[in-house]
Amino acid sequence: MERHLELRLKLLSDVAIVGAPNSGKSTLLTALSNAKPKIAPYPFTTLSPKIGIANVTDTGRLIISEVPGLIEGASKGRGMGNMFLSHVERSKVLLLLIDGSERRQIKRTYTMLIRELREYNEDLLNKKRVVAINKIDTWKVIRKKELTKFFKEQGEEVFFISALRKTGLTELCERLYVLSLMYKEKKIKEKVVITMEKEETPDILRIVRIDENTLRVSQKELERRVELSDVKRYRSLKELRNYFDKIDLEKQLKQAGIKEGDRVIIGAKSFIYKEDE
Ligand SMILES: Nc1nc2c(ncn2[C@@H]2O[C@H](COP(=O)(O)OP(=O)(O)OP(=O)(O)O)[C@@H](O)[C@H]2O)c(=O)[nH]1
Ligand SMILES: [Mg+2]
Repeated sequence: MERHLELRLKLLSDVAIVGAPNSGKSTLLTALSNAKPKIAPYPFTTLSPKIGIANVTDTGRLIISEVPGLIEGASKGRGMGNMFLSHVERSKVLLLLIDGSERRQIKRTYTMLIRELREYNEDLLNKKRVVAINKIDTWKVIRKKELTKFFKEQGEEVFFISALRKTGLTELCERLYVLSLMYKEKKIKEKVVITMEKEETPDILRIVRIDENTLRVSQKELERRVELSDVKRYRSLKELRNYFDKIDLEKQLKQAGIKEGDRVIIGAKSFIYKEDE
């Protein structure tokens, strides 16, 4: 029996740009990647997550996402609320972007961002992260010393940038890249351990393109889970999605060249691929 359903896979990125509205997240994403989000001098311009790919070295790429502006109370559902924080959960590295044009607000904004992340999910603070103070082109005098000291005391790595003028971006990007690689290494190690303990024969995931709009994914465990899932039940679907994330299915499908609207066949079921907006 073949079933058809729509499945929204969550955004998986190397770096999530997290910051208050109007801090320059879209400007930075545009400067670093091929993305073209709307940029405007007022808050809440970006209402859904945006994603872009940055080339860091000849072969190294960084998937960067902008999540809508974080405001006080976001963890309790204010503004874009939890919707976007769940995207942050799926990124490897966090970039806390702070508008530096109002110098006196910097520390306050930093404290707010940390609090909101913590209140939403404490684990978010275990992710690797850096702080970037943006819009330093608005400073009459470049004074970094006091802020550097403050952030060092908080255990933060801090960068001073202008997304608009593209100052300080190479250094920032390279650091983000290194941090994202560290994440990958850790994950691979965990995977190897699991394989040795649990499996004798490797259950390799294969993706085959059947025609222009169809891909077939095969892997025993994945097929078993899809077969057992009841896609009409929210919990069952959620469990399935978590498993997709666990095996990095979306990333692998992307590497296989999946496009919006393509059909993905797993076992006897099929899904239409939709990217999160
Ligand atoms: N002077 C200066 N202005 C900047 C810089 N980066 C961004 N801006 C300006 O700040 C305003 C907001 O920029 P966006 O990139 O839209 O900010 P955002 O954080 O994406 O905003 P939301 O999506 O609404 O949360 C725009 O007017 C940008 O031109 C910078 O480095 N220097
Ligand atoms: Mg924006």
